[in-house]
Amino acid sequence: MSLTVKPSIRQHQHPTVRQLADAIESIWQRYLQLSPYHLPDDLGYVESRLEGERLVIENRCYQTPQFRKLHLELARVGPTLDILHCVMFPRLDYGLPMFGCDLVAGQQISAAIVDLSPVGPDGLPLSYRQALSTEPEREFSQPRELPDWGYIFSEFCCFIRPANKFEESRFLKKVERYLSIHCQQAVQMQPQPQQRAAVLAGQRRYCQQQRQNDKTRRILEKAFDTAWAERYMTTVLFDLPETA
Ligand code: BLA
Repeated sequence: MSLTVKPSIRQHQHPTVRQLADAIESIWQRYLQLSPYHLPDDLGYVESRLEGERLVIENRCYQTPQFRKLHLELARVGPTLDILHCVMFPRLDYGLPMFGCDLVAGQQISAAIVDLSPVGPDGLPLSYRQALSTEPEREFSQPRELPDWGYIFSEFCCFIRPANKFEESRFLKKVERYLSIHCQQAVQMQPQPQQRAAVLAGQRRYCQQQRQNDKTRRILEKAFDTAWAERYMTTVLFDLPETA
């Protein structure tokens, strides 16, 4: 499938948000066989008001033979807060880690996080650990501490506040490496139907923890309401397959 260029809030967002969104889609396109994924009730484009300010959410979703859902979300809160959110949900036949990435940019980027998070009790597969073991150490001067619910992330999780443009572009490169490793591992993998129950349990745990992110929830609750935020978090941001 070729990705058509639709009009998008992307053009108006923080340059690093825009570059990261472009990079993610270009790597998906390079490695994976994309087809469309339809969101419930057309939650593709959502607009509301947050304390008098506009909240705009724009979703891009795809599926592939290995992934039930590739989700890239761009959001703008008011005139100056830009958010990129990305999660890749493997199909249950594939015991692959969860790729997740979040970028929160006001005047400056306050939070940049990327991880390949394990779904099994034994941590990341050896092939991932080997591929990630060449990652440079101490690349960023301002690491951030994970919240309590963040124990789902791997030892390769990168959570920082980029100190300057150099660190922003270094973070972008890091996301590109994590994503390329993930796509290459995924397309080489054979399906393992006997693992489905275990994979589902792992993905459920990941989603349950992510849904506890109060900072995300608060933005959605202020712009809409509690019920809408809950529905959005459980059906769009961190959903599980119906054939559970
Ligand atoms: C933090 N996420 C945040 C913050 C905001 C959002 C405002 C606080 C920024 C800061 O502390 O500097 C908001 N993120 C959003 C919104 C959406 C979003 C509104 O995705 C979507 C509509 N979050 C994820 C994913 C990961 C993630 C996939 O969606 C990780 C793979 C992590 N975001 C994450 C973490 C924090 C965060 C760990 C810090 C939370 C904290 O410090 O308590």
